[in-house]
Formats: sequence, structure tokens, C-alpha cells
Amino acid sequence: MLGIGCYTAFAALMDVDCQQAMQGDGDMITEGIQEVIHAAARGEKITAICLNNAAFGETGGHMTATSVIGQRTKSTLEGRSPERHGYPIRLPEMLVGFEGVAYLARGTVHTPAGVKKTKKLLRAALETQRRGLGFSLVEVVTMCPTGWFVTPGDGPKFQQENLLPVFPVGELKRPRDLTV
Ligand SMILES: Cc1ncc(C[n+]2csc(CCOP(=O)(O)OP(=O)(O)O)c2C)c(N)n1
Repeated sequence: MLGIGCYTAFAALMDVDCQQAMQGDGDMITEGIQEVIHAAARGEKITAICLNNAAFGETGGHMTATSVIGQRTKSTLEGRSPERHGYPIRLPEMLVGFEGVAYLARGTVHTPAGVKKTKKLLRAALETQRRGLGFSLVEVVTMCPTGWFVTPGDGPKFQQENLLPVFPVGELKRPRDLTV
């Protein structure tokens, strides 16, 4: 389940042998949401990582299921409207009640503190997987300044003000005896 998008460069940039189950919000939460829901319901012992930048970045920056209300994208130039486009999907919140799901969290990487915390979330998710306790998912809120119509320097501010109120960071579900 490695999709295709701007985030796919991650696989080549990281010094690791292989990666699985990493997707963007366009892949995982918009076009491919059925797959992740069933993987979670089956309790697949994998860690899914969703890099959520609230846009279909690689194909030009159109709206995804996680674009926030009022967000301007290439396909919502007047801003996402609830009447026309519905409301954003919070995937970790949606999966909380699934018995097969063992670990759920959301992190951010727009500040050094966010990176540090997100590393811990990923470690906890992978430890849950290593112990075979069920499905783990970490959503990481990431950048798409081009798709947000802001400069790269203004990206963190945009993310903080527009995305994080809709996608709060933290753990939503974790195994009771997990110590990491
Ligand atoms: C099944 C399928 N449908 C459509 C595409 C075209 N496509 C390539 S990249 C992409 C956008 C991916 O967006 P996202 O997952 O949000 O990642 P980002 O580029 O923002 O990192 C799309 C729709 C594809 N590759 N495969």
C-alpha cells in the first residue's frame, strides 16, 4: 500500500530498506478509503502512515476529503464549501471504535517539537505492530504550500492556523500496557 504522490519521494530520500503502507490523504482518505477501512476492520498487523497535506499535491493541488472548510484549492477556488463539497474526514477519529485497531495517533512536522513528538508516535505505532496487537495508523499533517497558494515560508503558519484546528495532534488509541 504505497501510493503515488509528492510524498513518494520520501521512499527514495529515507535511508531504509523498504516501506509499506504509507500514503497521502488523496490516496488513503479520498480515493482509497475503502482499503484502509477494511484493513483496520480486519485488524491487519501493520502500521499505516498517512501524510495529510489536505490536497492532491502531485496532480496539481485539487481538493481532497481532508481539505478544510474554506480552503482554496485548484478545484475549490472560492474555498471548500460544506454545501457543495461536504466536510473533511478525520480518519483516525473515524476508526476509534474498530476492534481491530490497536493504535491511532496524529502528529505534525511543521515545528521541531512536532517532529520530536511525531517520532514518538511512530515508535509507539511500530511497537504495537511488532507485538502483533492489531492495526496501527499515524496521520502526519504535512506541507503543500503550492497547493495552499502560500510561499514555503508561510506554510507552517498556514498549517497551524487552518489545518491543526481541524486535525488536532495526539494519541487517540493505544494499547494499555504500551510503554514507549
Ligand atoms: C488509482 C490512481 N488514481 C489516480 C492516480 C493519479 N494520481 C497520481 S498522484 C495523485 C495525487 C496524490 O495525492 P496525495 O495522496 O494527497 O499525495 P500528495 O501528492 O499530496 O503528496 C493522483 C490522484 C493514480 N496514480 N492512481
